[in-house]
Amino acid sequence: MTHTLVRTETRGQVRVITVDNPPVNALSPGVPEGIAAAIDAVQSDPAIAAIVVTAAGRTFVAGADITTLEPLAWDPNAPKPELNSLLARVESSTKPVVMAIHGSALGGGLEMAMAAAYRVAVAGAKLGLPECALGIIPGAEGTQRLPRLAGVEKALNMVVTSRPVTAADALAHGIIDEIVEGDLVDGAVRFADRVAASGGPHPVTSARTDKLGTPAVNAPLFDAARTLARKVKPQQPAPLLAIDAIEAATRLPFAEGSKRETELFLEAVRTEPAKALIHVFFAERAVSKVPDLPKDVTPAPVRKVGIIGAGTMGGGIAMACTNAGLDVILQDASREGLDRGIDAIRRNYAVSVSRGRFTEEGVADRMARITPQLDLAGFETADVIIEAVFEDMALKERVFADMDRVARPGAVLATNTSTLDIDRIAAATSRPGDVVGLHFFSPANVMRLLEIVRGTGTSHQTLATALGLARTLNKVGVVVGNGPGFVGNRMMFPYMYETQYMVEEGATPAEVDAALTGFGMAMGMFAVDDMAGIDVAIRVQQALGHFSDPSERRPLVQPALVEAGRLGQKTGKGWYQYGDDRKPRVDPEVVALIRAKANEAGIPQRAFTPSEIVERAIYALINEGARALELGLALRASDIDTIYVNGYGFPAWRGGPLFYADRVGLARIHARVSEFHAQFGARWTPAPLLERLAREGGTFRGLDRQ
Ligand code: T1G
Repeated sequence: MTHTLVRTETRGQVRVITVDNPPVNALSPGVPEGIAAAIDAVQSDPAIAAIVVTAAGRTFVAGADITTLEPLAWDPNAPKPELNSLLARVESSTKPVVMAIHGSALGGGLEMAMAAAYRVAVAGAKLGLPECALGIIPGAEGTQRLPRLAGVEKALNMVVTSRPVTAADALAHGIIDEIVEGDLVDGAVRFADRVAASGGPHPVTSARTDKLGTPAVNAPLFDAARTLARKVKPQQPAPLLAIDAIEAATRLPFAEGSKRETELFLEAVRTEPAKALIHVFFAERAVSKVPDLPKDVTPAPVRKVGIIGAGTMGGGIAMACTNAGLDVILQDASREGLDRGIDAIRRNYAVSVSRGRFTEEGVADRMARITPQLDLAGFETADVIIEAVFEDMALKERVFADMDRVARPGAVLATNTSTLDIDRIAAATSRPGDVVGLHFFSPANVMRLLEIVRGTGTSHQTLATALGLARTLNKVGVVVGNGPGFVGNRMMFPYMYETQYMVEEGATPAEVDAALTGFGMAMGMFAVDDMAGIDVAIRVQQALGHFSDPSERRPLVQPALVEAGRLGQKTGKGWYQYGDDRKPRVDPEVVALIRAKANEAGIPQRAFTPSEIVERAIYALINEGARALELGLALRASDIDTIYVNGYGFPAWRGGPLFYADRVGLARIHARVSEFHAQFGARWTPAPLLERLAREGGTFRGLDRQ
């Protein structure tokens, strides 16, 4: 039986039109047509005085169907989703249309709503035009209607930041007309009855100009918005194109402004960042699809988490759990360690309150959910126990033996190790099926990435529960294999080593970091090393068995920095020196140390161009990514993109390292890697998968779609 995408019912003199296109009521083919037809059907029906449009399930219309947008990004001849006739139908209705909003009214969903005479919402609703987060701009008259409803400044902020607003904020800015208490549709029907009884005239958004300001008043707003766009979304054309479209709304009549919007929309959707960001959107949603995980294996409920180790990671994980409304037992072997951990959590929350992210009450509730203690009492009531102790195998084996002893049957036993063998840790228990790696990234309460490390014995149930926990914690949970460094760290080391070899050959840390941030990396590799702790990096290298072959070239300066007590930000000195503002400053002492070490080793010195620095660093990442993929450590190339975009500051608007490689061209990447191989030897051996794809003219994206 075909599913009805749009259904109708009548309540008194009101026709209620319900969109029902799970999971997020996107305006997929058939939906706009169904809504328009339902509105058409009552235009001349005397029994109907008003129309309410609402949606079934957990959200209002969350936008145009992005799956129909993707072809347009890759093929200029592909059809643009046609929504304008629906908008015209909604706006020209002779019966007042009331949009009833719950969940998220985003993109085309809010654009359709703004074409109506009225909008009501429940208090928890979110409303926004997040198209720039996909590298495009609103393309269904949103850039023309939003400034007419909310004013130019608000419209600019909403579109450039892509951040949705709350119902209260939307009401305050005239985007909605009422917040409904109780049942949404009941409230919307009451509202519709009221406006119908008023006899009109009813507002016509496209006809409004009262909030469009004047060129003199708007000019500084547009300047500020362009400055903000260049700051928060550098190298991304969409926000600037969206600002042009909103500017057109203030200068042109509605129809011409809409035409201009369409031109700018088509310009944006054909850019590389649009291809990349749409790729990232779907890549982040694909990670939860584990091919061999049976559909009927569902996550076990998780309400209480036990955490062993109250250090930086343990504390961050505790905050991630309480932020998600879970109860936490936080254990540490020492009173000092426990007190230090709880103090750090309090300090972090105080910063969040000062930034208006949380209220004092919110923090009090979160702190009340954490039970700090020195023993494992109560851990038998935990649904998941996460070990976050010092990175030492013997210690972890002892802790897992304890967890095995206290945990209830079916509880998930997880380790936050970033390097150690999950199977060996699992072997310290009687239940390897319940053991999984949950590799959080620091700060664990902030970083969205969670590597879910699957051991040989990890059961489907444990995996499903781990994926469910990632969703609960609002993390992007990516399933990876149990190999040295799993996926993220495995790829990061070749990338990091190349940056260090380049400074030994003549570049400076600042030059290398400037080239990488210029490329779009959130931070340069030397600044990352300082933030994470240079001693930590060396410990991980040793744990991963790097440079066990004495003939292998190894970084010369990193160990010297540690010997000199320059461990990074935590000692105020590392590759850079740091003041109270924690901003990296070039330290001539380090540059001199690098030169000395290089001269000692007889390494010829030369200058580097930013593009060569990027190639050498990023291609090392790509080559190792291809190796991780062919070893089956990642399920998809797009998983690797998701890992790097969410955990390592790789620019989302470049799509992630393997998507970026496709756009550069694998033949070019392979040729350059082969040149580096000839120049630098074995560490640059091209990954067989990269070689094959380059030879066959294939792509990583193509591989994922096979
Ligand atoms: N189109 C198609 N599929 C969508 C979709 C959309 N707009 N939004 C979500 N999905 C799929 C998603 O791929 C996943 O699929 C499932 O729904 C659940 O999503 C003309 C052109 C609404 C806040 O940018 O932000 O309108 O993996 O896991 O965490 O101007 O989805 O299950 O197969 O994210 O509860 C503008 C995008 C579009 C909003 C819900 N709209 N969506 O979050 O669920 S462009 C957006 C979201 C546009 C017009 C332009 C979130 C959500 P699967 P999910 P969630």
